[in-house]
Amino acid sequence: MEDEISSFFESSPPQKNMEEILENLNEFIKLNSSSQGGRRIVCVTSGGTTVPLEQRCVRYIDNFSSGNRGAASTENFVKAGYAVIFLYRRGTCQPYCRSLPDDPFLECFEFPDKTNIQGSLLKLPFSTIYEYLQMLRLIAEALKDVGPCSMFYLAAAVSDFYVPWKSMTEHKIESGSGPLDIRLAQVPKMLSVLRSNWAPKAFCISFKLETDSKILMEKATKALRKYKVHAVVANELSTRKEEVVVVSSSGNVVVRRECDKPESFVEDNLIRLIVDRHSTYIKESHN
Ligand code: PAZ
Repeated sequence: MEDEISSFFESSPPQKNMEEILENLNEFIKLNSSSQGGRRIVCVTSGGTTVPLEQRCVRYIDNFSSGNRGAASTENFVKAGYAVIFLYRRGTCQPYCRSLPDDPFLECFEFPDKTNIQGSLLKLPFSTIYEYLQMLRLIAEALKDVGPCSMFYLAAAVSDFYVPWKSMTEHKIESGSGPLDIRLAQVPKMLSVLRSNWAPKAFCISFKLETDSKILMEKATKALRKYKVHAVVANELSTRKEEVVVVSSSGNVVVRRECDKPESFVEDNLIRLIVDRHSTYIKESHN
């Protein structure tokens, strides 16, 4: 597995603006981990990754996610006093303007700081699976020293299959010669390496989405054991805005949106529960 992971990164196209991203990231972490006697920092991932089919990409495979969960969760984490690194898919829902489209015009109303650091929120965009995983690794390694006060809340919908960069055609795939056969390789499972190497002391929450409710709980329980995360949030596509189940070693908890309150979101109760669990984890880590 380690070999597969190394070769994934070695063969990935280099991330653009890597130095600038790292500089912003380190500045944000330094600022927040030294303020208020060490603020908690969470990395929220949001939106779906794309899998390009051509190096000069015209066509790609996409993973469904509107980014609503990630954006709503970010707002709740900030409210709870966390600093948030929001790793999001370009064009998906943004915190504090979830009902608005992602329009460059709206950027005019944001704090005009080119570093995109806004006190307790750092936004980092991605599109492809390559960008997402390179940025996730960068963030995890940068957060290593924050230890138990750091958290990963992995709500992004990440591709399971991809076309390795080296076997990808450079130019647009030609049409007109019949059906297209594409062989997709499996994306190495980065969750295990995040837990064991990149940020072993961080509190880690992963998500499991299924469309078949009959297999959802079994899959979530399996993921909890396999990746040794602290909890898996299980959700079904059609009901994801109404309820989720938090699966952990202490049992399963159903979290619902408060139906009698029109302005309530499932993330309000979910983040309250996750923050509580994180507090217990920090206390136990200090004993
Ligand atoms: O982004 P959204 O609000 O439309 O949906 C959220 C979600 C279903 C993508 C998320 O809750 C989730 O389950 N993410 C992990 C998906 C997966 O199993 O890969």
